Amino acid sequence: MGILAGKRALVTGVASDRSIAWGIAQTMRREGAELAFTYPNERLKERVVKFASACDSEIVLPCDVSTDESIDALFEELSQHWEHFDILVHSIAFAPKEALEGDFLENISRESFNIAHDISSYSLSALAKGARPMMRGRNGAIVTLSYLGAERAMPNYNVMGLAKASLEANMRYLAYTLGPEGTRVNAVSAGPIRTLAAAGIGDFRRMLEKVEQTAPLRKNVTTEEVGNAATFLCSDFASGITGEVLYVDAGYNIIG
Ligand code: 0WD
Repeated sequence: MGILAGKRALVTGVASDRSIAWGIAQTMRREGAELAFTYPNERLKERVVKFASACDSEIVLPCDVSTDESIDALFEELSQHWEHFDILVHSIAFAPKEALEGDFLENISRESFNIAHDISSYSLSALAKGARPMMRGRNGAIVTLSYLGAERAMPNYNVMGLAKASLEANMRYLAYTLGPEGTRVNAVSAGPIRTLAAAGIGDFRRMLEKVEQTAPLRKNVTTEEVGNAATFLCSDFASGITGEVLYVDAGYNIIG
């Protein structure tokens, strides 16, 4: 029996077979969770239906986190399938491409700041708010995905670094707020992984090379390794852990 046997997980952010959310979904399924998925637009629907089916799930619901109506509709529809659920996976981020390269000051704008923070950070609060009545009192867990650029100034990551700093603070306030109702909230800070979102970041190849050459484990991490850590954080083995950032980055964050 897997460590998530008997638990139900809502997984956002599966966009391709390289998505971190797909690595998480597969490990959660392997560990016995029952899954539901969201897709952000009609273009991705069929693809997500196939991923869901590979995890024995037929619950595939639309959710574009940029509107409250879409988030409300998600939980309304989900409640027709599940009365309660235990795990929320938040694996969503977006910023306009021009703000993710080159000179931070030249390329940031009020609009790119707002979009990055709305889609990449506020969406965590918004989804947690919608999930709250269905997750209350179940020793459940929320997990989100962050990156080292939240704490350190890194080339090209720019406005997304600000949004990830906000996301990590958001995660701590949610942990503080939802802890008394038995819901834990944590983040996995993943090393760079080549995904669709990563393709938007300037000189991403260089980030991968640097980690491979200098991280203590001398390698880049896989979505399965991130999935294993997220699965642990959402399992009862992590029942004493909330408000934490867990690094899954081959140790890169510890080096000077
Ligand atoms: O190196 C990396 N890939 C790292 C990613 C290192 C550390 C952290 N992360 C984070 C990302 O910032 C993000 O929070 O992991 C999370 C997942 O990103 P990913 O797996 O790297 O990227 P991807 O497969 O593109 O999934 C991100 C998804 C979107 O994909 P697309 O490619 O369609 O933008 O976020 C979702 C969407 O599925 N998304 C939305 N979902 C609902 N509403 C929205 C939206 N408005 N916008 C994006």
